[in-house]
Parts: sequence; C-alpha cells; structure tokens
Amino acid sequence: MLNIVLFGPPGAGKGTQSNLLIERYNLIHLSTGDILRGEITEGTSLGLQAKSIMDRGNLVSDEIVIGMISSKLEKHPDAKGFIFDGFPRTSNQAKALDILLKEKGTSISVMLSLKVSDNELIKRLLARGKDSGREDDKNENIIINRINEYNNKTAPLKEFYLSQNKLSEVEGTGSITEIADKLNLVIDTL
Ligand code: B4P
Repeated sequence: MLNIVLFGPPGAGKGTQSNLLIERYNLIHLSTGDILRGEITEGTSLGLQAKSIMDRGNLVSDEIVIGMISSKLEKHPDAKGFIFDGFPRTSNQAKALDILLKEKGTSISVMLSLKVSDNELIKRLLARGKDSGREDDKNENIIINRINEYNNKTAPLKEFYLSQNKLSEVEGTGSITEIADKLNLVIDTL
C-alpha cells in the first residue's frame, strides 16, 4: 500500500495537493478538516463540539479525530492506499495512526512536508476567507493562532517521521503544478 502523510502549516496546500495525488495514485483521501466540517454541516453532536474549537483556530481533541480516522479506515478495506491530509497533528495522533495501520498490516510510506513562509500562509488564507465562508480564514489573529498551534504541537512530528526515515520536505511556494511535480518525483522514487 502507498500511505502518505501530507504535512504542513495551515494553508500550505495540503488539501490542494491531495486532490491531485488521489487522482494520480488512486488513493483514498482522508482529510480530518473536511470530515470535521462535514460533521458541522450535518449538525451532529461531534460537529457542534468541534465548531467553536475550529472557529478559534485551536486543535480538536485527539480522542475525536483518532476515532474519526479509525472508522474511516475500516470503511475502505480494499484501498490501494491513503492520503492523510491534516492528520496526524499531535504526537498522540501519530502514535495512534502507526498502531491503526499496523493492525491493517501496513504502515506510513512517506511524510511529504510542504514548506511555506508565514507571510504567504496568511496571504493565502485571508484570500480564501473572502469567499469560503470559513470562520477560521477570516481573521488574521485566528490564522496566527493556527500557525502557533502548528508550530507548538504539529511541527515536532517531523522528528517522529525523520526518526523512521520517512520525512521528505518539499518547497510549497510556486505554482500548484510545479509543487505537484516535486511531490510526484518523491513518490515515484520510493
Ligand atoms: P484543515 O482543514 O486541515 O485546513 P488547513 O490546514 O487550513 O489547510 P490546507 O493546508 O489543506 O490548505 P489548502 O490546500 O486548502 O484544518 C482546519 C481546522 O480543523 C484546524 O485548525 C483544526 O481546528 C481542525 N483539525 C483538522 N484536523 C485536525 C486534527 N488532526 N487534529 C485536531 N484538529 C484538527 O490551501 C489553502 C489556500 O491556499 C487555498 O485557498 C488554496 O487555493 C491556496 N493555495 C494552495 N496551494 C497554493 C499555491 N501553490 N500557491 C498559491 N495559493 C495556493
């Protein structure tokens, strides 16, 4: 199986690049952000709990997101592989993911980490906030909080995958196709 962790700060282009990678490699896309937003739209109790946390730019609890990923993995027993987009975001999530994949007899193939400057991230997210309706993209202070959450809780996961020899860092500034070409090159040489 080809199992990719697509990694990077908020607005790095994880969702954008995932959409290209799933087509090219025939993978199942698991975006915890999209799943959570789906729960909010449906008005589930999980969605209600998550909404105020996400609107402030904080991370939803590990227990909730690990449970979500576990049930999604079970729904795709015949998948050729998965793209984990926006997951894991904490060391507990990363450890849980390793265990869940081990139970399926597989493991993470690579972590593709997109590198983008803070100024570019803020610019991209404010631009998306103008028409996306996403509360967390509208206010610069909330975007900065998301970047801080990433730096404090999520960025250290690079060490976790580096210690497994699975980290590959890719420059995430440039055109969407240029970045996709660089990601494809890494995957094709695995
Ligand atoms: P996510 O939905 O994961 O969103 P994201 O980090 O904002 O975005 P992404 O990096 O995917 O950016 P995109 O491609 O869309 O998280 C939202 C919230 O959900 C979190 O703050 C948290 O509260 C919660 N959450 C999610 N997962 C969680 C977890 N595991 N644990 C706890 N909480 C969790 O790109 C952004 C913009 O840039 C787009 O407008 C795009 O068009 C543009 N863009 C992309 N590539 C570009 C390029 N090369 N050049 C210029 N613009 C580009």
